[in-house]
Amino acid sequence: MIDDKKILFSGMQATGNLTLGNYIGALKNWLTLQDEYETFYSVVDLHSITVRQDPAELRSRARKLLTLYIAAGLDPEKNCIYYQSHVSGHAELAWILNCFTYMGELQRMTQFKDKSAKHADNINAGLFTYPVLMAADILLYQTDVVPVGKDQLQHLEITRDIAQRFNSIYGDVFTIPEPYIGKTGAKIMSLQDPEKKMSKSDENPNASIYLMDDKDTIIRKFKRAVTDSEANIAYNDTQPGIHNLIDIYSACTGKTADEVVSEFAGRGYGEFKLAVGEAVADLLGPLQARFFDLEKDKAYIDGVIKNNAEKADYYAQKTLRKVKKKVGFPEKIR
Ligand code: ATP
Ligand code: LTN
Repeated sequence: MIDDKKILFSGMQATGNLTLGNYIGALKNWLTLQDEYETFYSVVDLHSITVRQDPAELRSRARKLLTLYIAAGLDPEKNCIYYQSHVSGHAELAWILNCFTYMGELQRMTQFKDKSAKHADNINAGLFTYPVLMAADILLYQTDVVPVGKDQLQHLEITRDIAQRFNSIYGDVFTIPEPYIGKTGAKIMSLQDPEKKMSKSDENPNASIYLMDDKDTIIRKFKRAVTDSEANIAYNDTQPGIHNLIDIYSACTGKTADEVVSEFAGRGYGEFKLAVGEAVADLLGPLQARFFDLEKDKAYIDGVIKNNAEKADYYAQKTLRKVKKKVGFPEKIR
């Protein structure tokens, strides 16, 4: 608890351009939680180098992502928005937790299996211990809740296991975190293959709506979205393309799936796709405008980066001091 509020931690990697899936599945939920919780939203750049990165590009994407957090509506006075690499406690705690994590546990992680298949030429130890760093991110702040997409639940489970293992040896050191999955739009699917999730690393640009796409591009991508030949706007699993468009439309407008179905009853797919495209463009337009304004205000963004790194470091050190003492490291002489 910080000031009687429960603690929330989440983070995103600055790899690739954020998609509508990232916005609906993650960022949008974050906005609704910022008043209720004491929040830490990190740009997890330490995680990014598990896959080879171009240095200049990583730096620029990380800054863009941090700016986007603010443009999306996270108030940096209320939310601790910072770079993971600016708080050394993440890497320190990750090392310690590595010594409380079993190879067998890490071998079971599906993300590791997927990513090592994808990057067969660079299966590095960091990719393997990625979940331990993620556990450190979360446990460092005595986090109560972690908003994540379904794909990250396995990592949250291992975080809880590591924390419980540590606590059972040393007493109550870590808070055991709970996942938080948003009610709507938990999984937005690819516009080109509605059986696959929309993902920023998809090679086909028409499969994803990027948060920085302009209105014409958005409308064109929805026009081309893969649907079916039923010619009936219904919300069921046999029409995954239409199902996905309904999910997107409801996430943008706040209407329920049933309301969307009755609104478009008897109307054609073309008309529906256009309405979805317009709803998405209306949602993203103001966000993009804020982003471009913020990006120009270098001093403001620099201030956010500095102040919030200090704040995060303060809480990180609190936990680290406790952990170091418990495991038996000698106290620093000041
Ligand atoms: P990559 O393609 O690089 O794996 P990604 O687009 O899947 O990236 P992540 O960086 O893994 O995105 O995820 C950031 C956050 O966005 C996570 O909380 C994740 O669950 C959420 N998220 C990603 N894609 C979707 C999606 N299609 N629908 C809903 N949530 C999503
Ligand atoms: N693994 C996550 C990103 C991430 C994260 C975290 C999310 C790193 N550390 C801590 C929540 C809490 C991903 O790839 N989406």
